[in-house]
Amino acid sequence: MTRLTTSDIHNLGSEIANYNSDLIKKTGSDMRTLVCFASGISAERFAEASRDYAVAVVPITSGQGLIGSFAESVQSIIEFLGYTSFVTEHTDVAGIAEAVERKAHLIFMADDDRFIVFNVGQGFYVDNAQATARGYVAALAHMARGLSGEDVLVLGAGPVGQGAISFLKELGAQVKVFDIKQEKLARYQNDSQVFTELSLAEALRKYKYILDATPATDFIGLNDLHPEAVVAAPGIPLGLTAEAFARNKDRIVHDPLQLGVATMLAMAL
Ligand code: 2YC
Repeated sequence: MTRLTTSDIHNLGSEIANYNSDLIKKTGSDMRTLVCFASGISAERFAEASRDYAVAVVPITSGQGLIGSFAESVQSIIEFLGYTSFVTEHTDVAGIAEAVERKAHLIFMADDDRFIVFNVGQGFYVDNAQATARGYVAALAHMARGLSGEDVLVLGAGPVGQGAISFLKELGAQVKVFDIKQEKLARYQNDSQVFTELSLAEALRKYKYILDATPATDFIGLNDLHPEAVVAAPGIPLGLTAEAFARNKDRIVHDPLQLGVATMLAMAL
């Protein structure tokens, strides 16, 4: 899993309204609509919960330590969605204790290996990888005006790619998957709804709908893509080259944190 840097998220909070407008332009729906679709909850339920849920974000100093403005960025996404939230004064265990003392219903926290939101009252958690996968499939489905019966190429069969494949199957898509490590595709051998692609170049030219769930960068050039490519790219950094991105930017959804965190919130209610 790629570790964010402060520069990836430095002005996320001040730009969140623009990010949402950009999402509406590309997908026809705002963040709230996409995450309700991704999590399967109704807009009413999402709005109702915002009135009584308090959300804490606990900075975690383990491993490589804090990422500057990470906790604040997570909080700004949650606030934008209409939920009361706070970053705890304390970090780590003291921060978790503070969150519970301040009656938080949901606690967001990330170390170097896992990024989760814990639902205190119901005793379950949601993982960022699964939420990001569903949020990005929701964005792709809205850009495509529906994916049932459509071919979708998933790049990368890691946690996000696997989560995307299972949601794409739920939506009735014909999933094609490529991974540089072919052994990671073994799990799909007997799955009739998932076809493993062995040639990346051929697959990129062939399929219009792409979900890039790889941490690889600059491996999709301008001439590699289907002319009408529509790309949902949760992978950090972006797999498309700068010129491929520039050419297709109105049909590419890519962000370092927003859609994944927003979907985590909806799935944790
Ligand atoms: O500031 C803090 O609390 C740090 N412990 C946060 C570390 C997050 C590490 N994880 C990541 O950078 C990526 C994100 C893209 C989301 C999932 N992993």
